[in-house]
Formats: sequence, C-alpha cells, structure tokens
Amino acid sequence: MKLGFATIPTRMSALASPKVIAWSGVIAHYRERLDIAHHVAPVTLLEGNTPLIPAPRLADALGGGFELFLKYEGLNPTGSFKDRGMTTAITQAVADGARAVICASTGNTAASAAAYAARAGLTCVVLVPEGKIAAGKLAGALSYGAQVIAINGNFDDGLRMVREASRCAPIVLVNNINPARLQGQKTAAFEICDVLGSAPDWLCLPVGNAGNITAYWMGFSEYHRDGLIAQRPRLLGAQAAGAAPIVHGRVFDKPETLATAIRIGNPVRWQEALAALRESNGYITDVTDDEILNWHRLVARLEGVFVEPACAASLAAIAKGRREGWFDPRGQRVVCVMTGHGLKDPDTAMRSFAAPITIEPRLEALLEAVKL
Ligand code: AN7
Repeated sequence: MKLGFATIPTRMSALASPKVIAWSGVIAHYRERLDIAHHVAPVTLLEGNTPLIPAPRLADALGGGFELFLKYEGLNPTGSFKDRGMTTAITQAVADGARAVICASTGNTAASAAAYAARAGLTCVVLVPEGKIAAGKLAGALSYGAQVIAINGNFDDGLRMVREASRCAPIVLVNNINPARLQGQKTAAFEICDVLGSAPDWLCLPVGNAGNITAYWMGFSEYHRDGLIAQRPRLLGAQAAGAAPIVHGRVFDKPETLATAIRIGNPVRWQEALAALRESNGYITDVTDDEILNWHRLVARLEGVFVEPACAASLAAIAKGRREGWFDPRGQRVVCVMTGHGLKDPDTAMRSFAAPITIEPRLEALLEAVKL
C-alpha cells in the first residue's frame, strides 16, 4: 500500500462518477455573488456546505405539525458560522495589503479570525471579556496563535476599543462592521435555498451583534431579486432575556446570560436587524437562561445535535411563540440556525448534569448500574 498525501481530485475525477464532490469553500462556490476583491487567492479552510438536518423529533417537542431543519453551522472548520464571514474578511484584508487584524469577541469571532489570520500569515489580536468566554473558543484562539487580550469589560467595551484602535493603528477590523464579513455570511442563506429548492417559511436564529440576521436577510433578498426563490422567509430572532437590547429597544449596559456568545448589549447591526425583521414581517423575542438550557439539552437528546447554548435560544423562541399564541408554524417549513458547536462550551453543558457514576470493573456492577 502506498502511503502519503492523496491529491484531491478537483475538476476531473479518476472515477467515472465521483462519489464525493470536492467542496472548495464559500468564496469559490458563490464567487460571482460576493462583493469582495477577487484578485487574490481566497484564504479558506473550505468552510460552508454545512448540513441541513431534518429534526422531526424536536419538531414534535415544539408542538408538532411543521417541518423543522437544523442548519448545523457548528460543523464549520473552527466550529461556528463565523468562518463564512472570516474567509471573506481575511481575503479582503490580504487584498488590501493588511499585515494585522483585530476584533472584539464573545469567543467565536476570535477563534475564527485567529484561524484565518494564521492561514494568511497575518498577525491577529483579539479582545475578549475576562472570564466570560467559553473554554473551546479561548483554546481555539490561543492555539491558532492569536494574541488574546482579556478585558475587564464586556463585548461592547471591547468593540469600542478595537474600532478606535483600527482607526489609529495599521490594523484591520474584522468584526461584522466590516462589510466583507456579511458578504461571506450571506452564503448560509444561499445554501439553505439551494438545498430546499426554495426559501423556508421561517428562519430562526440567535441574535447578538445582529450581523448574522442582517447577512441572512441580504442573502435571501439577493436570491429573491434574481428570481431564484419566489419569496423570502419570515425571520424569528432570539435574544437572551439578560441581553435583549433589540427586543426592548434600549441598550443593555450590563448584559448577562449563560449563553455567552450572545452576551451583547449594544449591537452594531441593530438598525439593519430591525429593517430585516420589519421587511420579513418577522418577530424578535427574548428567552430566559432556563429556557435556553432546556432546549440546549433537548436538541442533543432528541436529534443527536450538540450545539452551544446560544443556538438553543432560537428553539426556545419557537416554544415561547407557540405557548403565547403569536407563532404558528403549522404546515410550514422552519429552519433553525445552530450557529456554534456544543464542544465550544463543555462547561455549560456539563453543569446541567450529574457527574457520571463510577463502578468497579466487574460485570455484575455494570449490569446493576445500567438502566434498560
Ligand atoms: C454561536 O463571536 O459576537 O448576531 O464575538 O457566537 O451575528 O452577533 C458571536 C455571536 C450567535 C450571534 N450564535 O450572532 C462573537 C460574537 C453564536 C455566536 C451569535 C454569536 P450575531
């Protein structure tokens, strides 16, 4: 047997009918739809093309009578949807001659920026709120070689600082104020339509800095404008009760939630999110940490899909809407975006459960312990 690196067949396969289609990342796949510089090679980790998983058991737990899909964005290379926007932002930064990039982050943006910067050979600086970043995100950012700086403040403080820093130092901001980020992130909407053959009736997602809801709406709107989908979905946004500025129409100076990804009190894309919600005839609502934990558990138990807590906010929002009677998805197709992988935040996941029992290494002890 010959060992070594296989070359991946890209265009012509040696096989008559290739069993696996090579995927080359969101920039290559949606190139003509992305308004970024195209004269440099994409900085890519082959992000995107994430599965749209049918979730019938979870749909039943949410009251049933509708079709539910999970867009599992946790399967992107660094474990979150941020990779879609980072391939475009870092590629654009390289095209612009940048040597260094900076962002503030609740964690996922930091890990993603660090990975793509590493791939491009750029210096990367990330600001994270001290003690409020999930372990897997911090481990990622450090491993990819970013300079990680913790601040005694929250995401919003960090964002203010990096915006100012990028104005007075030669360092490019890669938070979602950067328009190249949205160009990449809108590809998730394209993928959903490409797979379903139409837009879903509803798209549900957690909302923090509101870049993702803005990007999805941009993606659906562009497909609609070009006649690829007959209509756009309605949007259902979810914020955590302790960090719900858009729901309440006021800045949260001290945002708090165990879903640290969306612990954001003053979203940058606030106005765009409001416009998208209005145009889509959608809703935005807030859900408690207990509701988030409940659905975080259920999506794993009922469907085998392990996500980080923020993702469960979208499911909790559906449950709340049905309970209160303002959300009725019967006969409709609903997509919930699972924005980040469960392994990002093992601590929150484990806090919900009792530690495993320990037994002696004997069969009788095992048979005694198992519950069938
Ligand atoms: C898993 O990483 O803001 O509304 O700095 O990590 O586009 O902000 C993360 C946000 C949802 C909210 N789900 O998206 C960051 C950061 C997960 C996230 C959101 C985030 P936006």
